[in-house]
Amino acid sequence: MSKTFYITTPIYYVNARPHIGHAYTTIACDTIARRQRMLGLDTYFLTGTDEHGQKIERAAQAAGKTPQQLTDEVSAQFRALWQRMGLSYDDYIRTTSERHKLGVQALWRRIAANGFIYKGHYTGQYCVFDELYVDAVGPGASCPECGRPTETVQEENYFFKLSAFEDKLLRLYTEQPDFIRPETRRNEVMSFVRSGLRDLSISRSTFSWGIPVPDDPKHVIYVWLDALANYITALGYGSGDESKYEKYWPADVQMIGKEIVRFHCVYWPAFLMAAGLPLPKAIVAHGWLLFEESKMSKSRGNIVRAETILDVLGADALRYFLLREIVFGQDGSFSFDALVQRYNADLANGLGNLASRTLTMIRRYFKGEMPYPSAAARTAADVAIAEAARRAIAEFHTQFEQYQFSRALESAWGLVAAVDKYIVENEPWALGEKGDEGSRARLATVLYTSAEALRIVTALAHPVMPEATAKIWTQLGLGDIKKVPLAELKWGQIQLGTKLGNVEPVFPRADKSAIERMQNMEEQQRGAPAVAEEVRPAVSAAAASAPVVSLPAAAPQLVIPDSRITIDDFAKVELRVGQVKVAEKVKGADKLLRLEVDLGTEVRQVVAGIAESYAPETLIGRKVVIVANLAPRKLRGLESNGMIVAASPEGGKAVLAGFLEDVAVGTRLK
Ligand code: ME8
Repeated sequence: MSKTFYITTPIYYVNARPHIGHAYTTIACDTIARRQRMLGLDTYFLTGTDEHGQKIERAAQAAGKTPQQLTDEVSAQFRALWQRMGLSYDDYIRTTSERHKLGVQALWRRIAANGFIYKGHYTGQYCVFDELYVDAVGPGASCPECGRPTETVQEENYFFKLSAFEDKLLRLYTEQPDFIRPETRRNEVMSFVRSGLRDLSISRSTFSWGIPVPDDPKHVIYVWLDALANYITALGYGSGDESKYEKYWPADVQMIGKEIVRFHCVYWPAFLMAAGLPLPKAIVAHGWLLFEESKMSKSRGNIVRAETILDVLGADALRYFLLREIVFGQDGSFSFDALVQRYNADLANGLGNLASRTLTMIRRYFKGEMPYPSAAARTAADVAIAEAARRAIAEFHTQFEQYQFSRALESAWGLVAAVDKYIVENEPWALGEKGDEGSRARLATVLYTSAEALRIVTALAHPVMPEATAKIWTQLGLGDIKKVPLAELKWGQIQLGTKLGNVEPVFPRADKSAIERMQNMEEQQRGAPAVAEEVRPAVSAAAASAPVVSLPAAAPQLVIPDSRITIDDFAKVELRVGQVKVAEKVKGADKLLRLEVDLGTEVRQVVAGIAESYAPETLIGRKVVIVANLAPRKLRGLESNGMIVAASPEGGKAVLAGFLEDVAVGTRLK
């Protein structure tokens, strides 16, 4: 039986559509999975979507959908994108699926049976955005992770005895230093655990969008316990058929972004220890993709969609760029300029050019058959290329295994550069014109050497750029690249006399308009949010690279977007807290309500387009935000003196802005 390899991505929240931040993790895992398959391992690659919890329930409300509708829709968007990108996952887990539910409940029962769950009362702060219990005091205290106001939760909950695992966890990190990668994250986690662990509330009872607690369905299971369990429920844990679980668990690599390190490196191993189940071998955390200087994120509205890049340059360009440009583990900036520059330099002019000129010359001078190198015509330059290739193979493997994708690719592309130089210096085109026997023998050797180097770079790069390398492989006449036994790759394996396939350009050069096209496509999308969401304070690049598990996190700083206004401009808008006293439908207007709103000093008549979202009687007494200094205007003959502030999701219903804490009528917002 061959050795197994199990790799997972985080399961992504379905509160908004995917962007290239999600693609980044998924591409990295796909690349590793493809390489492991080429190395002959029985590989299992899992991804999926995280569909429960308060965050999703609220996103659905804001979009005017049921949670089920929203999760079905967004989960389908993720799958459609991954399929379009040709990602080679073996399974896609949805946390709303029956198989997952059964597995989570089985895990709960097992942890409970081992005595690590008890009932208690929780009173404290909760951040819905991060689905995180926060050690902060006081209503409205900011979440140390994201800076948003937290909400006070006061509930009867089930608790997990996390405190019982402090020593065991520290022992794990010490005895298995590779459990958390990279080292910086390991250090953060260790100091977090050393500072003391408190028991964790693992159920909620004030909303219902989740998996019921076994034998106590008033409670739903805390979304992170639910979500983390996906890594085993997808393998059939708790389903009755655990053959896949037996075969693949524990995972070899669990890849995540650095902001969810605590959940994966503290909670997850503690849950597994409590259940008496084996722990994953490694949690590997990468950095953030930044765009316009801050973390690319749906809530910040600074996302880049993968679709745009696929349309203009293709999936391989995106894959290569992300893995080559960003030092894995660190934050890295994305820009369309850098993408196109990298594409042209390394792919169009680099690998693409090497392939097309080598193969075109073999066609022209050897009728498309791989030429035989002649020992007599061999020079030191040929030997140097063979040596460079051997080095590139060795370095590529070492660096790749250390998750140094960028350096691994740099090593392989070092070979591309060396062969380019070799071709220029050996002038095969001049040899081809000569026709004497010596020149012909030399030409055969030069083209053989170039083709062999091309073959090696292509095989190494296959996991990174599956589509383009498969094309080059076919052009080389070598069949199915997926079947190449990568562990045996070495110089001198090309079959002499092989007939080349049709030679076609693989990476057409991108001109400047490609950048503009992509920018325009994204610009158009920006105006159209897929799913309404609260706005998260923008975090600067400096704050973005701050440690993520130590508390308190670096204070978020505001980043000024392009369509900026000054503070004075903002001060011109008088926003005040009002309270609705009267609300009624406006005759003959389906969308309008007539409201009388108390501003503390006066009662205003306001006509608002919210009749489709709110029944008038539900608004009486509600505190709202009013633009108080708006010039009056007439709607359906009624004077409207001000405007009520609401979120207006595309295609969804308006949601009124409000307050979590009590605030006096008339208070100014600034
Ligand atoms: O956290 N840069 O889901 P999520 C790099 N459901 N990676 C990024 C990124 C960026 N700007 N933005 C997103 C969740 N990612 C939970 C996970 S797992 C049991 C539950 C990637 O939709 C990165 O992998 O917020 C990050 O950890 C993940 O998407 C967060 O996705």
